[in-house]
Amino acid sequence: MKSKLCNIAICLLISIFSSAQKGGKYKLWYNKPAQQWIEALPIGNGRIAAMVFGDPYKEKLQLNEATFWSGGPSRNDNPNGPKVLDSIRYYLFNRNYKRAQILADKGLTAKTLHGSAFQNIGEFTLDFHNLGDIKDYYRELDIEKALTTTTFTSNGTHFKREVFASIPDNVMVIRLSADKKNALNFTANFDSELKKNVQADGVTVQMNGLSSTIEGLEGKVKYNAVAKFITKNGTTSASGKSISVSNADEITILISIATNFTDYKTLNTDEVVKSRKYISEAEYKNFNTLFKNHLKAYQNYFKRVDIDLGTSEAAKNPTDIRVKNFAINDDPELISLYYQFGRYLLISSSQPGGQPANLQGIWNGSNKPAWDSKYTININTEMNYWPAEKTNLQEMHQPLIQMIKDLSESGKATAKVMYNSRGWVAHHNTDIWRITGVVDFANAGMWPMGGAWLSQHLWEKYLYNGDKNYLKSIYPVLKSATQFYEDFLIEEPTHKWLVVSPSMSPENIPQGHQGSALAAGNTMDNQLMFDLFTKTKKAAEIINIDPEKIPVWNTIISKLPPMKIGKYGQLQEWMEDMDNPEDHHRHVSHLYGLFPSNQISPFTTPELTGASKTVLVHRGDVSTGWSMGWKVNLWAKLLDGNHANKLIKDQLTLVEKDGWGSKGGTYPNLFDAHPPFQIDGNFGCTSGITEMLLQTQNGFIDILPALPHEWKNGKISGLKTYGGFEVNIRWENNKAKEVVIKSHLGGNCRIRVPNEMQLSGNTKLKKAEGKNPNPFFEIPEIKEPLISADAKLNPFEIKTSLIYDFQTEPGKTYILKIKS
Ligand code: FUC
Repeated sequence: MKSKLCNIAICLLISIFSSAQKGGKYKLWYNKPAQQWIEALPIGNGRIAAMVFGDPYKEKLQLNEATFWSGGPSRNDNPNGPKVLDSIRYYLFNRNYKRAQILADKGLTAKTLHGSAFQNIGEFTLDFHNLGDIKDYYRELDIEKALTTTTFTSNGTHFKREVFASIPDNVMVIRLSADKKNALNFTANFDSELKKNVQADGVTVQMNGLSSTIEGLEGKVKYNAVAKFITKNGTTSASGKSISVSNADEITILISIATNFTDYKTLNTDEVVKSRKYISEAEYKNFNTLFKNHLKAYQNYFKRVDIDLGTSEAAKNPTDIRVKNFAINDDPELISLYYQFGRYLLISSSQPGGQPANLQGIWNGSNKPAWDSKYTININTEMNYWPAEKTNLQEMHQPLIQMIKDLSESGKATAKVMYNSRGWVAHHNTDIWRITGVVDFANAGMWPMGGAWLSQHLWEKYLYNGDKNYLKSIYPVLKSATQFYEDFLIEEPTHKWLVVSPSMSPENIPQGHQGSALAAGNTMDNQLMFDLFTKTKKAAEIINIDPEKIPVWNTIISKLPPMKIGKYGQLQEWMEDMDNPEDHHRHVSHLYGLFPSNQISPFTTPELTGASKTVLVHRGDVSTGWSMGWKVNLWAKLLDGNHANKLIKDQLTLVEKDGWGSKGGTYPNLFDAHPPFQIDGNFGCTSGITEMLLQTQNGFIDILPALPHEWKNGKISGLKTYGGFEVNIRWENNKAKEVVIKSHLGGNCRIRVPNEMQLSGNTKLKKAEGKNPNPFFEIPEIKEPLISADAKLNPFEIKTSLIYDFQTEPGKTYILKIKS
């Protein structure tokens, strides 16, 4: 085997020189098989997924199913909460942070269950025992088709393997073909590290198994994986637990996987019936029909957005080499590929009716993955969904919206049991069982704000779709979230502000804080409270409900702490001025107010914007993958495209080895390296690139707000904004040439352009004045910041702003062109 692979390497060296036509704008491609998991190529239909290795001799598909998790329906509330809560608060207000932390660990942190793990179904392998030396090896993932292809020549025969995961037909499809008859000979097998039972008959091989028991929580998820072989000529036969294929011309293999998961409380689906059903529905369709169905469903999402940042000479190289050389090569096409790869991953890991993308999306080769590959809701899960609405993948947001609805049920008992409060609460983690207690240890888990952050997604979706029925459907969840904080907020002794306590600024420990992260009235918590109460209030007003709540919420909002600017001119992370300018912590939680929220904006709060910039400068750029992804968005919000582009370069730094390590970056298969692999950085960066080209949060549609000098010419189409606008932008020599706006909901279109533009047709642009009458663009009125007496202020300045209004009608398209 080893010598054959070495031969591949030699042949491939030759093929590099003739590889100019390989690849393409939306292709990841390589001239060698994947040796490690982070070189394999991901496919998925939101429920089932595989990593395809492309080894000619032993093809491997590592398999996942989104509901295959350890354990079973469970809760993890610590019932001692009400006994310790008052003391913890007392200790915090009296600066005994360590005691507060110790007590929280005893009385609030979950006793045994810290979340179940997303597990790995196992592997499907194809053993091609009698292949000779390999020539002309090539493999790719075409993200425009959601298809992996591997090709090579052996003993004069050209072989091709194609694999895709079909959304409409619910199966994975493998086609093996060759340009000579009878050339396909192999043995196929399922395997898994977990308890399993494998059986083969003449045309199918199947594996049944059970998920793990972790932290004493019995593994109860059962799965059934089936592979059905449909051959052209040749024979198939069962040999032991494998299937042997001899002398076939072409083979289609359908893989179906299902579990007994019904919903987070129920495991009563018949996994065998379900997985067989998908096979029996698909097996009468030939490959071409299956592929056509797949393409239609996939491209309906993918093709809504297109991006062009220019072509690259470097694109003639395999993708891993391009990442390696990205800092020194001019390779704008890699940014376009990486951008769309984020959209590809969201379509492939998050489909309506399914589970939301977890820390690894839906791709996980381990049974004990990092952080259990669950949902960390103090940044990571939210970041996964930042690109959803703006990159026109609104349907992909649905699994998250459903998860929030689930959490609003499960989190009710947590609010009651742990804090004797109404409403619902979630802390910093959850899993498929929708646990809502405190996970890990107090210094990371004692953050009762997960529900408050997730709730922002409910409102945000409405700003894009303007659908009042949708708003009615999510309003009870928002209201119940506010109920929790109505009970949980507490007056702090000094200023009598209403604060969240105990809590923390995720997962940072302030200097001089006795090694305890626990604190009250943290900036991010205050910002989240402001957003939750103001948006719930707005929602109630729009759907005309609960008028008696409005004054209650207004009072709460008025008693929240203002944002503060500390002695270094920084936005304070905590209620007290404890920030350390040398702190390079990966979390920049207090900048939530700048992005994804819009409480801080260069256009309305110059001092807070300048203070946020100081924070970003102190924190530095290079960090974990997701932290860099967040910073791309933040620098874009600071209208600094060059710095955002620098962060993209930091993020596109090749990390060649799988596993834990110190520096974030990008793996050969373009997966984000936390490290280890964590998908949020991919999604965060896709969101950030969008924010560089189009913003929607400052009270208007902002065209090319943070265009880097290096992105001289380009175009992007199909982006969505608040108020239901769809936008295409084309720029040349760093100037906006043409902007096409389709209005879906009508209303005033307020737009900021980087250079003078005019509307085609009779409608005229009017200089914008006053408040934008379009309600979806309302900007929040926040309290004046408190500024430390010795603060070095650095207010943010905007050079020029060309902001215009024009009226739109639903369904109509408007074209703006550069003024000549
Ligand atoms: C948070 C982050 C870590 C990691 C984990 C999954 O705890 O602080 O960096 O991303 O989630």
